Amino acid sequence: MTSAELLASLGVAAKGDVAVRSPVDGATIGHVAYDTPASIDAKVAAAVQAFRVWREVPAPRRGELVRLFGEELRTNKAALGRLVSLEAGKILQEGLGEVQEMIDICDFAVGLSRQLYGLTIASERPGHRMMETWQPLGPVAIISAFNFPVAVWAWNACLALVCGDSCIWKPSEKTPLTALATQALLEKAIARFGDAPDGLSSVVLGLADAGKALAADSRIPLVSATGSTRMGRALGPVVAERFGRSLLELGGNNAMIVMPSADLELAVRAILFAAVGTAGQRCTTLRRLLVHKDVYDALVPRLKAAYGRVTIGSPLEAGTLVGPLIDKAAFEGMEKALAAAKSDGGVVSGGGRALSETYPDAFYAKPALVEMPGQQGVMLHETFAPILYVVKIASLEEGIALQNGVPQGLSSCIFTRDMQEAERFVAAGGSDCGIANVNIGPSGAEIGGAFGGEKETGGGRESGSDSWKAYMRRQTATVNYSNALPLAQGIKFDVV
Ligand code: UN1
Repeated sequence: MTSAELLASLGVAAKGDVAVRSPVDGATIGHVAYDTPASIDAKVAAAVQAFRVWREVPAPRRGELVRLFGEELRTNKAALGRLVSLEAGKILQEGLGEVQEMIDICDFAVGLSRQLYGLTIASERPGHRMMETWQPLGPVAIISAFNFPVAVWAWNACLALVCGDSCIWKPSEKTPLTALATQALLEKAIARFGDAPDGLSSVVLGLADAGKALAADSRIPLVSATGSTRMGRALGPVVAERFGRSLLELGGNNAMIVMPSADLELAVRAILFAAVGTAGQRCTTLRRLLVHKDVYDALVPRLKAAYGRVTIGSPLEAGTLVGPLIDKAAFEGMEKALAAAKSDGGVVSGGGRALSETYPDAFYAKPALVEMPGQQGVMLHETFAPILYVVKIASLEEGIALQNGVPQGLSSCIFTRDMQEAERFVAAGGSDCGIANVNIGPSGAEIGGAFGGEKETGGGRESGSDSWKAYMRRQTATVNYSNALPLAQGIKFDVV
């Protein structure tokens, strides 16, 4: 199937003057048109109108729209998964997994549409009832990154839709086609649903200025943005300036601690998936391996051997484990980080460009493992590429201190069979991250938990648990059903 046929099968008319290139081979796979300030303004205005209608629709019926969307995703999983693979460069298995993640969040959101529970609160006044209710919030802007071009939008949009909000989606300029395909599937569901308002969900295409326009727009009470810490630093203050709310999911610098009792076989498999999977381009990618000195020599050579067997190639071919980096800049960033690691005393194995003769216009990289004399320099930063820094540790305390000793706080894990070590890792004095796993790598989270992290990761939580509350307005309501007017705190205030 050609890319044009694939896009057509997903209902995308790829028209416009901006070429979209696949990281697989650099070929043009479609065209899009960017929005203008005027068209962005019109989409926001339509989202405001749609919100006024949608907020009145009973939540379980709003859930019905998301249920229908989930059906469209199930029917089109193979095609959309392939487009994700083609446009973002992740291997087909992961492209399909990403669509599955969307289906899962649809199911979660449908159930949630009957469970947007509030509270009944005991009032201190006689004849009064107090309650806490969750009301729809307004149009939500969703700014998504290239590496999870559709799933992270779905985490936000499926919850926002059942919460009674309208959505405006600004995808990464690197992955506009998957966004258009997803929007087309949602529109199919909307048509089947029957009476959803126009403008309930729209896509805004463009560069950073389009995202900034949404961030600055006071008609949008919530801006949910996924991307680099740099992007969050630029957007966050713009939203805060107008007292909007932002939900930020930014850079990660995720670590694994390997203790002497660990099952090293499991650890090697987990490290491999987490460090080289998605070519190191997940925000949850494993970037720092903190290995206890007693198992260092047993683990690291095994890991190097496994790295040597990793298959690099077209993500569309079965058997490939590592696809391309998203673009030339990503490859250059990797080279720069490896050079910096060397000058910090790191010993690099792997790295460098692969398959440049087969794919001169694409950027495949050999995953790199860097043995560092200590945690320092370039290791403290997130480089969105398959680089794993390895540091020897002498104790769990040292491991936890290093694990927490970076500016980011997204995901973390420990491999151990010692119960006390495992418990200490997930206790108050353990990992300071939003995600802490035991005998599981840091990436590949399920949708049922709240997803996000602390410190420079931005503090937002998306997806499962009670993340839905971010998409609603909390209202405290007190109803007086008596014939008196008692004031709170027993205050007397009467004219005589
Ligand atoms: C991201 O990279 O922005 O936990 C999200 C994971 C995926 C989501 C990653 N479920 O790796």
